[in-house]
This record gives sequence, C-alpha cells and structure tokens, in this order.
Amino acid sequence: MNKQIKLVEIKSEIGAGTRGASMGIDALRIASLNQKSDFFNRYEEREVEDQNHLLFEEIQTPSAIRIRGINQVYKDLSKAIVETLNEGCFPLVLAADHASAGGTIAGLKMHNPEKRIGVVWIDAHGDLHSPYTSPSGNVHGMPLATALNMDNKQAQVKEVEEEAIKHWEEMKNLGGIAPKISPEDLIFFGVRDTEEPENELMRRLGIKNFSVAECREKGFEKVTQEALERLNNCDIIYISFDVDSLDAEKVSHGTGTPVPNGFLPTEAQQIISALIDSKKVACFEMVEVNPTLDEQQNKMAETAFKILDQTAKKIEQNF
Ligand SMILES: [Mn+2]
Repeated sequence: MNKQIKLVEIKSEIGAGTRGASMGIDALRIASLNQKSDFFNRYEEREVEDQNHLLFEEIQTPSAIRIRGINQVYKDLSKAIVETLNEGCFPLVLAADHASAGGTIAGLKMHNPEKRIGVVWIDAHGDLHSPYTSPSGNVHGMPLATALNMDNKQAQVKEVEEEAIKHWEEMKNLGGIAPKISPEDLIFFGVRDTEEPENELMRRLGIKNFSVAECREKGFEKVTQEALERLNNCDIIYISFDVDSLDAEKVSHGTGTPVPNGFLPTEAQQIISALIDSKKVACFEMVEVNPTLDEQQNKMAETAFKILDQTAKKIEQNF
C-alpha cells in the first residue's frame, strides 16, 4: 500500500519583511475551492504553532528580527516533521515565510541522521544570509545558512546582539547535528536576486545555480537530470519551492519579495515533477504565497495551488 501524504502547516510570517504571508495557506485553500479540488479533504493536516503574536512587540534584535520566535518555530516544526516521518507519512509542508524551511531540514535530518540529504532550492533568492551579513535582518533570508552551519563572518556587515547569537547558535545546532547538509548537496534553481555576501559564499562553496536562462537554453529535462546526477550520492532529496521563483511580472506579485524574469508555472512544474520521478524526494515544501500583495485578486495562490495539486499527485505515484 502506498504511504500517505500528510500536510504539515505552519503560518509563521515573522521571518518576512512584509506582512501577510500567514494568509498564504488560507489563500491556497480558497484557490482549491475555486478549482473544485478535494485536495484539503484528501490529506490529513498537522498544524504547527506560529509565533506571529511577536509582530505586536518591539523588535529586540535588529540583526535577526524576531529570531527568538523563529528559534521556537524551528523546534516545533522539526518535531512535527519527525512525527510525520515516524508515522510513515510523506510531509508536504505548507509554510508562510521561508524562514521555517530551516526547521523542516532539521526535522528531516533528525529523523535520518545517517542519511545524506540533497536540497533543491527553487527560489529567486539564495537565502544564505546570517545575522552577520543580512542587510535587512529578515530571517527568511537565512534558513540555508542554519542548515549549512555557516555564519559567513568574512563578509560581516554589522554587529549582532548577544540575544540573536544565542538563538542563531541553537537554530544551527538543533537536534545536536551541525551541519545538516553539505554545500555540494545544495542546488539552486532560478536564483537571480542576491547580495554580495551570498554571491561570494556561492562562489567559494561552489553552489550550483541553474538560472532561468540556463534551464531554457538546455531544456528542463536536461537540467533536472544534471541536478539529479549532482545529487547522486544523496540518499534523500528535499525540495523547497518558494513561489517567488516564478516570474513576478508574468505571474503575480503576490509574494513577499517579488522578482521579475523567473520561471513560468509550467517550467517550475517540470522541474518538480522530474525530481519526484527520481523517487528520492522525501519532503516537499511550498512557501511565501502572500495574497495581501496580489494585485490580481488571488492569482499567486491560484497558480501555486495548481502546482501543489500536481505535485501531490506526482508524490502519490512515486512514494
Ligand atoms: Mn526563499
């Protein structure tokens, strides 16, 4: 019998610089109703507590805004991922801002301490910042640095508060395993809006980015095969799908940090589906739908939901 998908839902939006990502999951729900889909009836849901009440409090740590709350989200979400995997289910994570993905990776690694995890990060951004390098202090730009256990202090641009360091260290070491992934097991698709400290880190670590142009030039079948070859030594693969990887101009601005010149929905779907066909994908996450920023009603969620529904069906065939 096929194992079951379980939806793991976390509405944490304290890692983003703009408000409203916590409404992203509900926007997907509305999209599913409009498309007459039974998606949210098909799968069991596990809700993880957010710390969004902190938005009403003053910012204590400007270098990593509300990192205390993100640290808690990491703990709660990683636990939910471990529980879901313990039940033999496939965790399909619906999250608000991308900060929580560090907690997802932690949970995957805590359940599979002996396994090598490949990460495919489909995103306009590198999300490789640390409190030491981030110009904004928004923690949704930092999840991969926690998974890689990297501060990138060579590129330090500011002082970090004691309180922020304490939480940052806990996040990197969550589950007593650090790092959780290796740079050679991390692959970007569609990253096109980065800051210099991230560029420098990507060069130094040799992190592969399949740009939108390269994907179109070589063809999506070829680049996904190349990606899978690069992850050949990984036992399992985690896909993190940030909807800002999609083209903001041609699709929608309904996401926290929209960027033009991204993927078309069909292109993103091709990447995701080909990866799942490898049968190595053990977790999928969709993040950063923000209906309050959508100038075309609920277009981003409508688009993202189609990808979500297709992806879930693909997982069912392959899990
Ligand atoms: Mn992201």
